[in-house]
Amino acid sequence: VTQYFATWPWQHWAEERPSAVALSFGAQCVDGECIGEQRFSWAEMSHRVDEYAQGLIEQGVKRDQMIAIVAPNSIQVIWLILATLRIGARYVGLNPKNTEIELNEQLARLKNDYIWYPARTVHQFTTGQRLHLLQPEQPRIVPVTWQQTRAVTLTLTSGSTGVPKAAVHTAENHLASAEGLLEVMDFGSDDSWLLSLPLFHISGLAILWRWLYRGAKLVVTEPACFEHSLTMVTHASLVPTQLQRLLASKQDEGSGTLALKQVLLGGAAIPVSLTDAAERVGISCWCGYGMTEMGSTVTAKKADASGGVGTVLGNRHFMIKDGEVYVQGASLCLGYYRNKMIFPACDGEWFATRDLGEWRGNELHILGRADNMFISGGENIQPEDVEKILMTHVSVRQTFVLPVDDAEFGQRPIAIVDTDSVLSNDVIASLENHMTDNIVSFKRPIRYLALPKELATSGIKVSRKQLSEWLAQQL
Ligand code: 4YB
Repeated sequence: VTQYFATWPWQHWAEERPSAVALSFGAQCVDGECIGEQRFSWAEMSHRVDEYAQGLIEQGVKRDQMIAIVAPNSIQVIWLILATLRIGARYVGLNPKNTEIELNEQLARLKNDYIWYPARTVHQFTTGQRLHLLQPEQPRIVPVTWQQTRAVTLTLTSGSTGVPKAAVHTAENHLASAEGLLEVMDFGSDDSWLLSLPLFHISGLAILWRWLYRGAKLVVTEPACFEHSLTMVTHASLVPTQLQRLLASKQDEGSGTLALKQVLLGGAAIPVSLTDAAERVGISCWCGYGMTEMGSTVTAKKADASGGVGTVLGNRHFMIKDGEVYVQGASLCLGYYRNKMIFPACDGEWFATRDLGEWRGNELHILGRADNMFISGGENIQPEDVEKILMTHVSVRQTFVLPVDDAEFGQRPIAIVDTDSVLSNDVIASLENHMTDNIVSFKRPIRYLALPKELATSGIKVSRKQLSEWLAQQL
């Protein structure tokens, strides 16, 4: 077992490189100019974390207690997470875009002791005592020592059933994840990673742990400044639709190159056409495949002409059994948290991802999720198969194929599409032609609907469950 740090990672870096910049935040774009950037060195960071940690203790927070945070990314959330770790408590992040009812259901299941949310929040929360970010006047030493095997975070992951599970990770799990990825992707201590994904999702948390692992720079900016901030960093993590949008807006502007060295993609199928287009404007892409339980990325590769997701990273193992992907390793979570207990995430040694995979040409290919498959007129349809073909149509940005009940076939495929322009009859005709040319008839969608805006932007991933509920209302 690797002992990653002898003390809190930020204290380690504060001793090793006290004046190196650890954190940049607050930059805003005003008339195309970037103003208001503030910076903290590792020494300043370490001092601040201790202060906020004492602030939490003074509000009554104890070791092993759970602090829920319902907020978009911000510098405050970073302070709170680090201060939470510092006092031996646990962090769980919730998506602030969820409804008040959903959030209160999630909190009731988590039984969080404390809760923090930004002052402007309109929701009323029913579980956990409200916390504030306080810097006490008389800082004292917080009496907790660094132990990498302690459970530090809970990360909600929805899966297919809808009720989110809370995966519990130790610091060691997160650092093992960071270590394995950074063996292949180079991220030096002078590099900077944009906090480009939410801290309530594993993809955002993984950025935080890579930063702590390397002692590099983390860049936190306002969502409004997102595109500009990409020019200020060397690294970013993006879901494919974010990169797609970024490229589209670059096209509109005509020019402008990014300082970005490397982008790590993941979370959903990554079209080769997308990474090709990004490479053409000088963005170097990495394709990753991972999941919450494994502390994010499991396999990765430098983008190339094939649609695979590369080979397994250090500290992880994988196998394919009966067409499904199984994973394990030092980054695997302790289990799921429920009723103040931790239940194992796997039956045996291996975690069943429910992803269908194939080893082809020395790399893993993800074919879709086992739960998404449906049967139409006796034939199996894997929606991701159909989506992949639809995605090769020039005007499709994103698409989801779902089953609808049908008296004759049992179920038939319908496509929900996000297109560059309005989904006119002409566009639909063009999509139909494209499918006629490229896929067997029983897999062709019998209808095309436009992806509703509110579902496209509610989280980092569009939920198929929410989409099918929406679809049921449309028919
Ligand atoms: C995929 C997939 C793929 C996941 N092809 N299906 O740091 C990172 O690894 C990162 C960087 C950028 C964007 C996202 C990430 C992530 O962490 C993603 C992790 C994630 O999505 N976790 S999840 O629990 O919300 O969903 C996991 C599921 O997502 C997997 O079981 C797959 O079904 C799917 N998925 N990467 C196709 N490359």
